[in-house]
Amino acid sequence: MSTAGDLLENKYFFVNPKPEYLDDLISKTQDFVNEQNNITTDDKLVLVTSGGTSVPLEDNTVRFIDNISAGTRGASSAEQFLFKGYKVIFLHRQFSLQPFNRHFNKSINTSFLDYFDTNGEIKPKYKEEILKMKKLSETYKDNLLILPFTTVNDYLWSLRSIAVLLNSRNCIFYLAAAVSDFYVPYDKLPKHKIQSRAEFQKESEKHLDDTGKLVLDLDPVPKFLRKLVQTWANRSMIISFKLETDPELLIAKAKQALENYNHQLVIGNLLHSRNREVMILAENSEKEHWLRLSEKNEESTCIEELIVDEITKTHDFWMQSWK
Ligand code: PAZ
Repeated sequence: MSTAGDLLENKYFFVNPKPEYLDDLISKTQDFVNEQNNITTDDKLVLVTSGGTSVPLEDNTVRFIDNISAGTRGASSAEQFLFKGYKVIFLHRQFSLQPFNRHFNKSINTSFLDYFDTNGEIKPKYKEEILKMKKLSETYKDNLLILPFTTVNDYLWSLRSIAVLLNSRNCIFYLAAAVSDFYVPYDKLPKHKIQSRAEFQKESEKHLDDTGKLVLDLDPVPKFLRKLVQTWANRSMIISFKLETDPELLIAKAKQALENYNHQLVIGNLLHSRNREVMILAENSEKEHWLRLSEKNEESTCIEELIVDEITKTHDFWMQSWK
């Protein structure tokens, strides 16, 4: 029997057109997967999603709603998965942080040109770090496929297309992207820039009320985690993330996500401490546990190293249980 949720999910891809570049993204993913021969060998693969999705308010987009995420969690985790021998598909918000490059564009004090002296040479104090990251990115370049998204619609079409290509026990879905909960469906999206003065509004595109306030009418984004777990990637290990700002809600919301979608693991984090600590809740486990950076190791390591170490061990164990 189909539920109201099923109907919304099925309708979504009829109402909202696929991004123009989707066929290209599919063929790149296919090539990457075939090259790695991944589905038929013991190679391990992870899809890391990273960055925030945007919600356009106009088809010719001038204004949009955004979700917070620098892309640190995704980019840093992708590096860690590469170090552990995984092939990584990195589906990220265009212009957000990327593996290895992230070390040079996350600082508010150093811009790109600050790395060079007036002769265009790399300044000595940055050279060691640049060479180290350059070497790592060369070492792992054949194991890393970088794909972009911008809007929540790009993200959902891409996730679905990639998921069906990767669906295997060797694959982890590591869903760190911050995905919008509300959006404007394509059939309700104004074609042109919303006018801020009533006299320029077209009759068919009225968005201001009588007092001149902009009134937005957003639909809920269907919960595609259900589809991913039950259909698109039903053979893979799926890890979702939960971001909250109210500490009292975090554990309850993570538990609720596992109950609703029956996937393998939820990683919960709070907005302001997300780079220092996360909670992990696994299926069939009574209680969550926390991973934390200590003051001692904060300089030398990152929280993603602890997360990915635990995830890959769980994945090994999980794959064994199917053999
Ligand atoms: O990209 P970032 O490091 O700034 O933030 C990471 C994060 C908080 C977006 C991620 O850990 C996360 O929780 N993603 C899921 C967000 C959500 O609940 O939709």
